[in-house]
Order: sequence, then structure tokens, then C-alpha cells
Amino acid sequence: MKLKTNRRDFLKSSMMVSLASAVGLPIIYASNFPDRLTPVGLIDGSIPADIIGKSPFLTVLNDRPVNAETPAHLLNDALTPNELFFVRNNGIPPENIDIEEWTITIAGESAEASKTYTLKELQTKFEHHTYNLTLECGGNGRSEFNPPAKGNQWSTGAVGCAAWTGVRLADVLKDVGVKSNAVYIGYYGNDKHLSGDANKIPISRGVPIDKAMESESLIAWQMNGEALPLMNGFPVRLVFGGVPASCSGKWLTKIVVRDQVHDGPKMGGQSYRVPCKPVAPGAKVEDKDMCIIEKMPVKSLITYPKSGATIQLSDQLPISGKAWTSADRIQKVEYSIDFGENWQSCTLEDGSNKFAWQTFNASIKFPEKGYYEVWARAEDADGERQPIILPGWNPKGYLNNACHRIAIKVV
Ligand SMILES: Nc1nc2c(c(=O)[nH]1)N[C@H]1C(S)=C(S)[C@@H](COP(=O)(O)O)O[C@H]1N2
Ligand SMILES: [Mo]
Repeated sequence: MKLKTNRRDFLKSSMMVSLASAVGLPIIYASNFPDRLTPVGLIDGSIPADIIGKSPFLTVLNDRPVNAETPAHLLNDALTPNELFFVRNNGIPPENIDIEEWTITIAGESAEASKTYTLKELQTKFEHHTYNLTLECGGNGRSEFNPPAKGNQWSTGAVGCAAWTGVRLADVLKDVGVKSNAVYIGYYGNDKHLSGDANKIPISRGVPIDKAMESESLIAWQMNGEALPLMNGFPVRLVFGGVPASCSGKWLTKIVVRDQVHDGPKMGGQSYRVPCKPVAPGAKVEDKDMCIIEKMPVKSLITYPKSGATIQLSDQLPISGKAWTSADRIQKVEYSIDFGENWQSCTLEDGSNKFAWQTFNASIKFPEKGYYEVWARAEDADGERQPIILPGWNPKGYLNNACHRIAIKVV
């Protein structure tokens, strides 16, 4: 037996643990496994997600920066468990975080003053609030665009809904004082730029001041009753529902109140912006013709069963899913088993608050044996409905809210 553990031993044992949980069985001869090999059961092109403190069932798209998404059938919970919540990093998360020392500064030309709070002060000075808020990356669904769009090839899983606890951003901004000419807020976190250049910032985005002042806009330190996972912004982050998740700054250290649209990295150019007017697929669009994405479109996912499920003709198939919108609520979800020719209503639950996703259910009887697809389509209180096929092509592949489909075999 070896007395000294080194990094390779650690990696090996963590791979064995993740393999064991992936196959649901113990690895009997794990201690014999050669150092230089990766377990073949894990060679599927992905990196074990438990290395980043997440479930091994996440699909890891990249490891530098870390980007990992949740398979649709693992989003069936009312609230997405922390270990299953997707990760979208633009840089390298901070290390050696001391929460006692953590501070958040409010400043900017449209703040009445510049004020710094320790995290502790925020937690003691302001009222706590918990909201169930859906976060979705603006690039979720990018992989379906044609011609393909550059960037992480998210399928459907850059979305999740958690119970976020913190203080209202509005309460903190009011404590500092906001000038009447304020139009936007911008955030800064202390993640590092991929280049290693300490003067560069990976991302600094924000929201219009009205959005910042909404009741559901939080500075949050808890997710589902626990401290935030490091990958989701530990120890504290912004959370906004209804806008691209890129607005929800992680590892939050500073908020600036701006008298103009915030101009931090990834606010301009082609980032998180779409053509102001529709363009032909593949078109090159100049930066000046691009507009900031200010809300996420109505969308839904079928989270039960897993695509590819088999069912007996004599049985009814229960389906379940989640629907969300930037509008007040989802008002209808329908499903189709005949490729969109006919639609039936699902039952729909209310969300606990605005921006919480809503659960829908249905029970389906198929007419005969064969291959089917179940499609789901949500409509929100503004009357906006998901498109059946891809919505408007855009250079960076944002805002794909096409109907989700699952395959079903009836035997
Ligand atoms: N500081 C910081 N905040 C950030 C990011 C980042 O890279 N750094 N990524 C943004 C993007 S693009 C998204 S989609 C969400 C993802 O949040 P999550 O990783 O908790 O799911 O965080 C946003 N906040
Ligand atoms: Mo994102």
C-alpha cells in the first residue's frame, strides 16, 4: 500500500467514484486500476463532472472554462438540485475564498455614493427573500442552428430553476442612493480571465435599472437552502429571472450604477446581442446592427420520460415537463404526437412566483404500435408561443426556443 497520495492518485480515485456512480455499481478491482488509464466506461468524450463538484450525469462541454449542461430528463424536479444545475463560465473561478473577508462595492456615476458592504453586513442589514427563479443561458439550444453558430454547442440543458435566497438588489441600491439619471447596472466578479492577464475581465454585464429594481432581482448567497456551489458563484451572485443568465453575475464583488448602457466586456459587439431586424441564415451582421437581448423567450422542456423510451400499446404514457417565460406566467402548454398537426392541452401548475418555471403533465394514449415523437409547446400570458421549428437565425445562435421533442417507441 502506498502511503503518499499524489495528484494522479486523487484523479484516479475521483474517476473511479464517478464511474461507479455513472454505472450505479461498485468498481470491484478499483485499487488495481493502472494510473495511466482512463476507465473505458468514462471515455465518451466528456470530462467527469464530479471534478468540478457536480453530478457525473451532467454533460461537460468544456473544461477551460468549465461549461456543463443538464440532460433534459434530469430537469424533472420542481427545483433543480445544486449538483445538477448547469455551469457556464467565461473565465476561471476564484480560489481560496474567505467569506469573512468578502465585500461588495456599489459605485458608478449614477450612484449617490460609493459604499462597500461585507457579505455579513448585507446579510444582517437587509431583509432576506427567497424566490424560485429560472436561469437560462442566452445560447441554450445553439447546437441546432444552421449554419452553425460559434460558441458552446448547448443542446437543451443550459437552464435550471432553483430557490435563491438573498437580499433584494433594489434594497441595497436604495441604501446607497440611485440618481435619477441611472439607466443600467453593471456587475463585476472576481473570476480570472482565461489569458491569465490580471488586467483583463472575463465578463461584466448588467441589466436596465428597472429590471434591477424588480422585487425578484436578488443578490443571493443560497441556492436551494445551501451555500452556492463554487461553480455557480460562491459565495454570492446576482440572480435575475427572464433575462439571459449572463446578466446574473457570479462571484460578485462590485455593482456599478450607470448613466448609460453598461459597457463592460461582453456587453457590446456580437456578444449576447442579436440582429435588431431579422436576417437571412448565415448573414454577416455588423455590430451596429446588433441589439442587446433584454428578455428570454417562452420555452418548455419535456423532462419525463427520457427521449427514446419504450411503452406498451396498452399503456398510457405519462409525460411531464417545465415551461418558463419572461412574461407574468405560462398560460398554456400543449403536446402533439403527430408532428404538430393536432395539439392537446396539458395540465399546468402555477409557479410560486414570477420567473419560476411551471410544471406541466399529460397522459398519452397512442393509436397503434410504432415510432412517435412527443412535442410540447408553451404559450405565455403575453400570448407568445414557441415556434415549432427554429426561430430567427442569428450570428451567435441565441434564443432558440423551438419546441422540444422526445422520441417514443410504442410496442
Ligand atoms: N462573474 C461571472 N458571472 C457570470 C459568468 C461568468 O463567466 N463570470 N457567466 C454568465 C453566464 S454567460 C451565464 S449563462 C450564467 C450561468 O450561471 P450558472 O453557471 O450558475 O448556471 O452566469 C453568468 N454570470
Ligand atoms: Mo450564458
